[in-house]
Amino acid sequence: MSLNIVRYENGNGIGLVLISNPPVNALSAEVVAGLRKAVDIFEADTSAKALVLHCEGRTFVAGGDIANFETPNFDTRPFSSLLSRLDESPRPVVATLHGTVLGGGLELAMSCHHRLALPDTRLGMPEVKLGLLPGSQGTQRLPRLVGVPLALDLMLTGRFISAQDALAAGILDEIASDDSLALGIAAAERLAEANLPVRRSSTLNVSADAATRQALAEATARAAKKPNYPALGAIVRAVEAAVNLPFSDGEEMEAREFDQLRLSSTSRALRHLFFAERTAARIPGLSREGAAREVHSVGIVGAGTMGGGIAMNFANVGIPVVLVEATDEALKRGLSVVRNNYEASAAKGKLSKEEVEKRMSLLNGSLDYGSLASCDLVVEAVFEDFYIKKDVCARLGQICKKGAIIATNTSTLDVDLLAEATGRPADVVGMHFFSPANVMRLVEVVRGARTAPDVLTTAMRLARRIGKVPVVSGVCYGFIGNRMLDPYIREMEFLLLEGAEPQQIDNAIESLGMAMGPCRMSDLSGVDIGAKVVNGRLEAGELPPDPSYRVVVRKLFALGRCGQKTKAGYYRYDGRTPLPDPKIVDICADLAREHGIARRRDIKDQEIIERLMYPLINEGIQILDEGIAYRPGDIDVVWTAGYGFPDYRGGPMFMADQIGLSEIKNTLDHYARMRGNQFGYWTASRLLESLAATGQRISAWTKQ
Ligand code: 3H9
Repeated sequence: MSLNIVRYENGNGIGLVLISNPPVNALSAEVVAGLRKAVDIFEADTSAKALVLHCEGRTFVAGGDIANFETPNFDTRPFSSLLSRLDESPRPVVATLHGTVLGGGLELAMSCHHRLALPDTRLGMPEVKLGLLPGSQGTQRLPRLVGVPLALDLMLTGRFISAQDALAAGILDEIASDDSLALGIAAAERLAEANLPVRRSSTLNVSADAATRQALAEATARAAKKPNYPALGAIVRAVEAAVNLPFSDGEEMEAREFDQLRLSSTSRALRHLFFAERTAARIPGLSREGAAREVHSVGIVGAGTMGGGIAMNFANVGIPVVLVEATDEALKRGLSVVRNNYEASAAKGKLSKEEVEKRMSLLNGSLDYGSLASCDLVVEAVFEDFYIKKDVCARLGQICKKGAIIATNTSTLDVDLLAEATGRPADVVGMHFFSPANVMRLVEVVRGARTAPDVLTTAMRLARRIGKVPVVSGVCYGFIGNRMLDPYIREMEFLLLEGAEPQQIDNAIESLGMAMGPCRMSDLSGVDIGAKVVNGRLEAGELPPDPSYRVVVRKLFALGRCGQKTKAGYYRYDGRTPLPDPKIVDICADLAREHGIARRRDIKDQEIIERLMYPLINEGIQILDEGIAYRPGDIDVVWTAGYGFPDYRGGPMFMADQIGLSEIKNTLDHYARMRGNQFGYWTASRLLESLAATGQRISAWTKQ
């Protein structure tokens, strides 16, 4: 065949289709065209008794090529009609599976008459994570093979299942011990020999029993609660069609739903994030295969909430950890919090008891810095205070073995100064985990001025190894995320001073899809933490010369209102439930009087959204211009993976393009006029100004 990525061979009377499209054999237009040619040849090749479909490389087809979905006239129908030809073949068609059989890959496999897989194969329908539904007959075939409840579960969650579970469920016919291709050919010969009618998934009956009706009703109700994820409802409708309509009608309906979803803003945003997360792992100027250092053991200084959470990440993947604390009491407390976390997971059935013990056995406490001497990587996770961290870094510089990496978990401090304190700045990198560190996906990997390339590469790979999404940031106050948070919180406080109440601000921001409004978030993370950062910056002369800047957080801290932990902050608390607190109104009214800020009654939700989000976006664009973030997509990953920004909006940079950069610029100008701009709060960044003037998009911007 002319197309190399799909080859057809006839070996001893068995047709063989080999797909080779690294890295994951995604169904690009070329693969689909190649498959069509291969099936043409097989159909004409009367000497072939059966057909085997096999993929070279690390996996069977992992799905449709996601990049292709941007093509304006993309259509799933040509691929679907190819699947129908395989399904309708009178001669047996066998799929041999390995790796990750996902989306269009599983649809391809399900159109075959017999499926066998290597034992470590994983299968799934992850389209929903891209805001899509399976678009090539998957919604029609899967319920026929496994029944509606499991089909809905797999398609609505996008979770993967093991080959063993797929066998039990009826997706697979056999598990191959090894050499799936040889066993696939043997199966094809066996089936051809038997000369029985082939088993077509399209002709199986879907059970319409009580369990089916209940699963559909529950899924419909759940989908209705999430209108920002239209794929959920579409999946349920397509599965209902599988139950009620002939295969071809269900297929047509599925194709129509796919077309609509593909063009939806949610799917565009989720597809953008899919690629942004993977692109973020690339470091300009460094090769992807570049040298890295070996990390077989990790030390952590500080067994508080952060240190303990960070330690869990490493233990989860089998890396032994030494946790160092100053006192026996703090160490015991830290380790028992970790144990409680693991046991809570075990109670929910997410972890076995043995696994809890195995992970705990990888965590060793110590009161002696000397026990860090043999670690390949040491993360300092002590209190966010420059002098404390500097002191710890200096000690680590002395104690850590030659070649060991020293990582600081600072969230705001100058990584270059901490690196200098170690006396070996090339070994130092920032690894900023987000709380709770065992849960949150983001790690900002902070590249210091003197961080060695192999240290940066190691930190990025290690973060991926522990299941995190790493993003590189340059050194500046707050790195990417917390720096952008600064104007957002600033405006939250000004709005409080002008007369908005915490619940109005939070509701407005949550209506945008943010997981948590800024007042609730500040109460959760600790008003004291926020106030100390502001006070530290004040001492360092880093604040704008504005006497009213961040006065609310400082006042609340002075009053001992530290947030949820003291049962009072921006709200008062009944357990963990925030309740409006009239005292906050009085505190803000007094502060407004003190600072000559007029109170208003006309603050609308739209103003809240614009005043919090547009300066945040402006700061993000400024960060790009300064080279602190490499790409707009990196910023989107930071906000969606670390700050509860709604993934269906694609992140602040993606959202900025939806709003329009000139609209953002004009709105900043409007607030500059309305609020005054003595401190430059509303000044559009140079880059925003120029992109807005020329009608360009920030998502398409790259640094020259
Ligand atoms: C679909 O199938 C719709 C159908 O129903 C209808 C249409 C036919 N397309 O994640 P990794 C790239 S929707 C294009 O770093 P891992 C990825 O960008 C699709 N590219 O590796 C990366 O490129 P680069 C349903 C893809 O080992 C490289 O492969 N399928 C695709 O950690 C390695 O990826 C999915 O949603 C793709 N489909 O994980 C599966 N998949 O190196 C999505 C991967 O240049 N993919 N790439 O940055 C995954 O879940 C993971 O990539 C996978 C491997 C588990 C496969």
